[in-house]
Amino acid sequence: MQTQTITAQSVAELARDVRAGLTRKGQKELPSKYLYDSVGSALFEVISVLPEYGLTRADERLLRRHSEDIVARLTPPTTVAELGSGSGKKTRWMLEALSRHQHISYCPIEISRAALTMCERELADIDAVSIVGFEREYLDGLLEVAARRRKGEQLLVLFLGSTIGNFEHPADLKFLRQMRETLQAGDALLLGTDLEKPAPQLLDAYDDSLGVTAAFNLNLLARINRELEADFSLEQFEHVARFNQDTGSVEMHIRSRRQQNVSIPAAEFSITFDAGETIWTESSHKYSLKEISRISENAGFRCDSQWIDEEWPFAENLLIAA
Ligand code: AVI
Repeated sequence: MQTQTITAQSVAELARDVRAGLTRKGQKELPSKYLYDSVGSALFEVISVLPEYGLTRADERLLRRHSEDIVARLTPPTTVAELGSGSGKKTRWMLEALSRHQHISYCPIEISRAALTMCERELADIDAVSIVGFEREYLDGLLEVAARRRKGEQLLVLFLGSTIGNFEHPADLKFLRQMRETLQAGDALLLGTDLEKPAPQLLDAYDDSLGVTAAFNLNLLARINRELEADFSLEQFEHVARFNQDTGSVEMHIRSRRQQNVSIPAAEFSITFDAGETIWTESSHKYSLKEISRISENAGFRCDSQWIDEEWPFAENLLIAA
């Protein structure tokens, strides 16, 4: 096993995005990618084992049960790129199944260095796998991996855990299209998608009784305090989870408990919050099977196969670039 990490992501970029999101007219917002610093990544690991949050277990169950079937539908030799590898635990099933047939180059692409380190550590013991980590935005990383692959190799992109659902509609379709543009016909995308389920079950999953998801959300303000010297007073804000019927998505917001002013010196601005005003921090879309086929085809993929978890409705979709 070899590991190597290629890095980027700057405080200047965070400052620019925080300023743009908090000073925009109407609904204040912050990009959900900033939830994942080292504290946020660790909290997300805890979320993934909470009883209320079945998504990660469903994803893992499907990969554990079906990785051999998935691998049987690929055309070796294969290079594997993973967008947002997280801890790498779920990926193990796919890499072990692939490495029974061939030596594998595995390229995790992560904006969180902490997650990249966790994933490299988790997968270091698989023999026939070379790991080259990319600390990059997804599409930038994917472009680099695609440019490095050898002639005749199929690229398998793993986009697991329903992270696609965190792109605000219709940005998920746009993202799939951009991904398709970096791939060649015959390349594969294994896409994990959380499926529709009753609103009360979803609200419990995104507002758990231990308050871990609340801490995960509020850590975004703590991160801005740490990295941009801001003075958010965390006890003056609260976590809110809502189900938006129109979009079929769970939204996370941070609500100001009172009217207050916050200054963010490293981003050179200060901002007033009204009592009850929210910052929208994440959307998590829940798909129907029809919708998955539709957006895949619209993005230039053919839906080859789907594996579905019955316990926590979730689909693993094998898409082939048309
Ligand atoms: C990473 N992503 C798929 C998670 C989700 O369910 O949308 C992030 C998350 N947010 C709150 N809990 C989990």
